[in-house]
Amino acid sequence: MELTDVLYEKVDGIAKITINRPQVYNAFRAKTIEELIWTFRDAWDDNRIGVVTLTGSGEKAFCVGGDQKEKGNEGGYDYSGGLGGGIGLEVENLHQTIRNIPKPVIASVNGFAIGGGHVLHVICDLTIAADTAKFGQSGPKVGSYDAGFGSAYLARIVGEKKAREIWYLCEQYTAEECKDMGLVNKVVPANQLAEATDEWARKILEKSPTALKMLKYSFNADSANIQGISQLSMGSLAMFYNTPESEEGKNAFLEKRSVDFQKFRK
Ligand code: S0N
Repeated sequence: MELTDVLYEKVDGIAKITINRPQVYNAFRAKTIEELIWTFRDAWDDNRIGVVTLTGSGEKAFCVGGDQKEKGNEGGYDYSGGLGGGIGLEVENLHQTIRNIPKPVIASVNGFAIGGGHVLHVICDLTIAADTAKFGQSGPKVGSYDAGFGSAYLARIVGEKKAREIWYLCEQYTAEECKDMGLVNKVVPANQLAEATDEWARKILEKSPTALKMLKYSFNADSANIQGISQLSMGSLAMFYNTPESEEGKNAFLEKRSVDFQKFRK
C-alpha cells in the first residue's frame, strides 16, 4: 500500500507507526485509518516484530481525532470513506486491530491526544507521554461521541466518575494528571520520549512472545463485551452525524465560533 498519511518503519524487532498529518495536528481521515490498519496488520504478520509503537509527527500532537475539515465533504455529514453504512471511517476496525494484534502496542504521546486520538492511546496496551502532552475527549463539544471503547473501556481504567467527567466536561488533562489516574504509565521530558519508548520496547522484546500474546488475550477477554457496545456506538453515531445537532458542533469548530446546542434542547 502506498502510504501518504502514516510513516512506517521496522527497527530491530520494533514496528514504529507515526501518524503524519501535522498540518491538522495529526487528525485522521478515512485514508489515515486505512493506512493505520494496514501497518498494524503488517506488523502482526511479521514474525520478526515483537512490539509496536504509535506516535504522531511533530511536537504539537499525537492525534486529535477525526479530521473535521474532511467531515461531510461529499454531501453527507460523515467522513465519506470506509465501509458502507458506517460513519465513513473504519475506526471500529482500527480499534479491534490494535486490541487483537498479539503483540504489545505502546502509545508514545508527544502532544495533544484529543477526541478519537485520545481513544487510540486508551486502547493501546501502554502509554508513555511527554511531560508537555495534553489529553482529553471533545466529542460533546463537536457533536460526536465514542460510546464504545472510548467511554466504556476508559471507565475501566480511570473509574466511572472520572470517565464521565472526562466526557461530560471535555477538559484537558496534563500527562502527570493522567499518570495519577492510571491512564498513562510513564511521563518523561519531551526530548526523551522517543528513547524512553524504545527502551520499554526493547525490554518487552526480551520477554517470551507467547507469554505476552496470551497475557494480552487474557486482558482483552475481560473487556471483550465492549466490542458489542462499540458496534452499537458506531451504528448510532452514523445516524447522529446526519443531524443538524451534530453538524452544528462540526461547523462551530471549523468556523472558530462558539457552539450553540441550546436550540436542540427544545
Ligand atoms: C487539539 C486542540 C485542543 C488544539 O487547540 P489549539 O492549540 O488552540 O490549536 P488549533 O488552532 O485549534 O488547531 C491547530 C490547527 O489544527 C487544526 N485542527 C485541530 N484539530 C483538528 C481536527 N480534529 N480536524 C481538523 N483540523 C484540526 C485546526 O483547525 C488548526 O488549523 P487552522 O489554523 O488551519 O484552522 C483543538 O484544535 C481541538 O480541540 N481540536 C478539535 C479536536 C476534536 O474535536 N476532534 C474530534 C473529536 N471527536 C470526538 O471526540 C468524537 C469521538 C471519537 O472519538 C470518534 C469516534 C469515532 C470516529 C471519529 C471520532 C472523532 O474523533 O471524530
